[in-house]
Amino acid sequence: MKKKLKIGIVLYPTFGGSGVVATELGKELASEGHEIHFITYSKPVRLSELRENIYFHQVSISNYPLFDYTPYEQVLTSKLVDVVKYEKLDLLHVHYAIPHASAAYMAQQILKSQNINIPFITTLHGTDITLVGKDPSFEPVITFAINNSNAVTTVSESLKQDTLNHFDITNEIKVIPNFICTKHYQLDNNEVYKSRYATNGEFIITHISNFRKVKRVGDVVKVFREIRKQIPCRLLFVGDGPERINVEREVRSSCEREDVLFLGHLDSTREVLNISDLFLLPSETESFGLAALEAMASSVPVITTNAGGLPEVVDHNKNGFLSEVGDVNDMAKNAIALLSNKERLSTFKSAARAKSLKFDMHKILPIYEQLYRDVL
Ligand code: GMT
Repeated sequence: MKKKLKIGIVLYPTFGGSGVVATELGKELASEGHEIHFITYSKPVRLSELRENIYFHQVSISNYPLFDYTPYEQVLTSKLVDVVKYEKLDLLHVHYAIPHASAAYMAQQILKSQNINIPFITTLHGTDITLVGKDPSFEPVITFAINNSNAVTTVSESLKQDTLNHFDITNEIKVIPNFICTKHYQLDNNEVYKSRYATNGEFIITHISNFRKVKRVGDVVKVFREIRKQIPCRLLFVGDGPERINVEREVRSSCEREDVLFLGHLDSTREVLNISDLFLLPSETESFGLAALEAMASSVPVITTNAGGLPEVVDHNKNGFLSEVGDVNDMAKNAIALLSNKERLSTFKSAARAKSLKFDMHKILPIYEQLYRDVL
């Protein structure tokens, strides 16, 4: 039997995709018998209850009057040193480069001076490369941390290419796509729940995101308005973030009140996806599009853009449609064509579910486990 590992997972605890992937990975590794130590500033949202083999170490940030900005990276580094030493971890796996990769490097060096060797793996998720990371105020640190990681992974081929294009990379990059538990998203035809939102049997169209500019949530409203002119449908918004206030304003001035609902943050998106007919994700860039994959696993076709890693998840004209970023007319045209042909919609729904199985966690987990053993 292979030795079970003690793994420190460093992540953002919020609703962002990297935190979700890191938490689900840790939970699954724990159920395989590995000992998982989550290290971050608050309890990860997807870690609803503590389970066997799972530990959570909070990075507590104290406010000292001198600091306008508390140096989180240093507090995290100290926490990593502490947890690695006292929990006798075998390796660290950090999700999202900023500031986790450089903190892990620093911790590694401190521990080395005490004769403790700890390898660390960096998983790049998206905006740590495509938006924030390539900014000159971060770039040298990110390049250094990537090149000095014991292994580097990206969640899509597209993100690997972006990393190679924007940074001077000397390290090897391995692509390990995102994953989900497809069983969790299997349809259970909850008609009662559906009728709560589709009071007259309307189609349900959904958008889930953290409402940042990169998601182009305004395009969701534009596309929905066009569809609504021809097809009875309702729009459900799930999530929250900086753009929500503008989108709400737009909705109030241009849509019927009962047509668009804002549900806010939900711990689980399963129920909403379960009653959805179409998913809209008009993002400017998306390294992978975990939300799209969750929709597809729930048999929901996706109307999205051909940006970043989305074409690796959604197959145009098969389980969804890819349009140019900002081409809301094309997105609306594709959505209307699909919703107005029941047979075609049903074929797309089955194709979406079938494609999602390629990213089932049971296929991806062994790849991570092998990588851990390789770096050790
Ligand atoms: O950048 C974000 O939107 C958040 C980010 C994260 O790290 O939380 O999401 C990125 O990582 C997800 C998980 O790997 C991917 O599914 C998202 O596509 C990616 N977001 C972007 O690239 C914009």
